[in-house]
Amino acid sequence: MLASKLKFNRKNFMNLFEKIKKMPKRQQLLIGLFTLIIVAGIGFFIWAAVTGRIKPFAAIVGQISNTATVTYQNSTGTTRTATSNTVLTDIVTNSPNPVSGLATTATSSSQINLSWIDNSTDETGFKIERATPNCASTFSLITTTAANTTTYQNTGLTASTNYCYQVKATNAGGDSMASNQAQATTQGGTTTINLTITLQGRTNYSTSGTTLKIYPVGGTTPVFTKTDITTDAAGHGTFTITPLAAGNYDFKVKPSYFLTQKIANLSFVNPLTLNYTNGFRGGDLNNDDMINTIDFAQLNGKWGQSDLVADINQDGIVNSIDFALLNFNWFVQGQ
Ligand SMILES: [Ca+2]
Ligand SMILES: [Ca+2]
Ligand SMILES: [Ca+2]
Repeated sequence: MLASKLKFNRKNFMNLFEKIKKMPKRQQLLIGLFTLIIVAGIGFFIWAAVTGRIKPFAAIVGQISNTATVTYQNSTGTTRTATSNTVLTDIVTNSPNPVSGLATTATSSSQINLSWIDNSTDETGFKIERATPNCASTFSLITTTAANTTTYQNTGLTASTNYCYQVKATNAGGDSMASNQAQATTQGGTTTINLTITLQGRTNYSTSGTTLKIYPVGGTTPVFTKTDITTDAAGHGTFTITPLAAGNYDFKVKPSYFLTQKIANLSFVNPLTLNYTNGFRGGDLNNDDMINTIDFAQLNGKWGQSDLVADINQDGIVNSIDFALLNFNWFVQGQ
């Protein structure tokens, strides 16, 4: 009522001032307090706007319109929610296709080799996850390979232990679904070798000091040598060795005073069976893997005697039967 009559020139202001002066002290105090609050409030808004503590209404509306909340599923089927432009970037980077065909091979007592099919062109690498002692155990990440890798050699494993693997392709968009699971058991700490031999001219195949050498296929330098093998009367010998890496090898056996025989290109498995049943040729009395005049001279020197070396057929005497065997193998070399 008071404000509707006001016109702010000097005269009206003075009249208003006189009216206030005539009011009771209590009303004057209330008007003064009210005026102070109005002035302080105006001052505060001016200060807040100047210092940026409040923004124009239009700017607030614009900020809200830039924020979106989107619920989506990534390629692994996980439901995710994006609430800002930064998170929305995640939607347009898809995680890679999953790998397939994961296969495992235990190549020794401490190594398992993995291979898989790379089905993606946008992966940054592959995550190798492992669980032990079986696929129901908890999988843990053991390494992340480079992109386009399709094999991995897991070394340093424990002998005779089962390990289960799965592989995920990965990039900035996340991980693919896991591959099939593949497991393998590392080889035992020893490989059992069952050896069987027969000896030309004999019915008793017991030997001592028989040698086994294992070569890479076609190789000339053995990767394993054992010189103290014994065989029984039936030609059987069983022993254990430290496992070699899985693969194929040439296996050469030489009984003392007989020529070497080879089983070529045989897979190294546990247990390993080596059957040399095509009688070893006798008469190599000096063990140089060749039958020639040196051996003949040695046999001739023992003629008519009982000699374990020159008595090729082990009938108790060195005679024409032994010479016939040596002569049959004349100039033959070991394999
Ligand atoms: Ca690839
Ligand atoms: Ca010889
Ligand atoms: Ca004899």
